[in-house]
Amino acid sequence: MTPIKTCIVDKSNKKNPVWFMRQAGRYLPEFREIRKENPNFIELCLNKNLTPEITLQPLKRFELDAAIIFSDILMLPYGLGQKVEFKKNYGPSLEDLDLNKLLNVKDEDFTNKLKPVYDAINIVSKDKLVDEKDLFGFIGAPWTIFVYMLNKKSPKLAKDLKNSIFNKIQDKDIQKLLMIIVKFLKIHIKNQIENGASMIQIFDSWAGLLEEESYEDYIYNPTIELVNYTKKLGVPVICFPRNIKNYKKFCAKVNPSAVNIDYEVDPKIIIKEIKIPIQGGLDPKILLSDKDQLKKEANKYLEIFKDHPYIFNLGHGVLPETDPNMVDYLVKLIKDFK
Ligand code: 1CP
Repeated sequence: MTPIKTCIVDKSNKKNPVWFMRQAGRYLPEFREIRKENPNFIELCLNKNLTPEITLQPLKRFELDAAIIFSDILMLPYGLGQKVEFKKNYGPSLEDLDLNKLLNVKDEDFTNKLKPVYDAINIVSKDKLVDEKDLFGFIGAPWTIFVYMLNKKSPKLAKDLKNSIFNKIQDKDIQKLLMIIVKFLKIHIKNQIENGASMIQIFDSWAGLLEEESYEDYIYNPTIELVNYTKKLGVPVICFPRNIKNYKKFCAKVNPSAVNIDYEVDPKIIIKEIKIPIQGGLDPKILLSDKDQLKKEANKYLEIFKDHPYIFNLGHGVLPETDPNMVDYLVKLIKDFK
């Protein structure tokens, strides 16, 4: 296993480490160039020459402390044999779920299907640009993957959760599906770590869809399993349970190495409630305003978290319409903050 080079969650290493969710992506003209030539998004994620290049693009521009492998959380259903397509102006589109087929997927077939992702992590982990920096592998949390596999499209397009998701699966099969998802997410985590990921981030982008009474079954229990599994492999794990109603309880139950907060969370309140390192928070829309506004908002987070282990990041991903010069300004501001 590759030794951990540095650890972004350990504040003693560096002051105000920074990286951004979706730092490699559509706001960068050099990414759009590649994307134009590669209309099939899944194929692009499986291109082990281009994914390292895309992963490193933001590190060439900005003084970031971590890279995140260019891939997608929906590579999991793809690896399990559920076809995934990304359609223009629509987003992901998945084929019908066949539980019997899923129950028969072999570990090695899954790993082989996703081998280009692991090869790409291996290539990036050896690149000089990530020397002394972390390399994030990532997964979608079991609940978020469950949502996409059943809803077959973005839940943004689903008005009624019960109808769009739970009516598509019999009660007796819910646990079976969650178990398969957790099993293969573990394999996906292990493969990423064995190929050089020094951190894992778990994106629960649709945690906010559930009522609190369902958290135990769909969020806490399956996520605890993955957090403990990752920690046992010796790698820190950051959770982002986006829009969850109670971050304090989530941290008490799940105990990740750090937690990413969304932009609805009041940093002044959360700092009193959570002892573990905190990441993120700044509304990505602020990057669409002007430098004065950006400075004011970024300084707010930096001031509040001055004496708390804090990794600068956003409250969701960088928006496609973001000007890269604003990202550059923000990184410099964070690095100059005293
Ligand atoms: O050019 C394009 O059209 C592709 C846009 C794009 C990109 C750049 C998608 C489609 N995925 C990605 C890469 C990606 N996705 C990364 C790469 C590394 C980086 O952060 O730079 C990561 C970590 C993700 C994670 C991801 N994919 C999440 C979790 C984070 C979040 O945004 O909440 C989710 C929900 C997805 C699913 C997904 N991928 C892409 C789309 C359009 C969607 C659906 C979003 C939705 O349901 O609305």
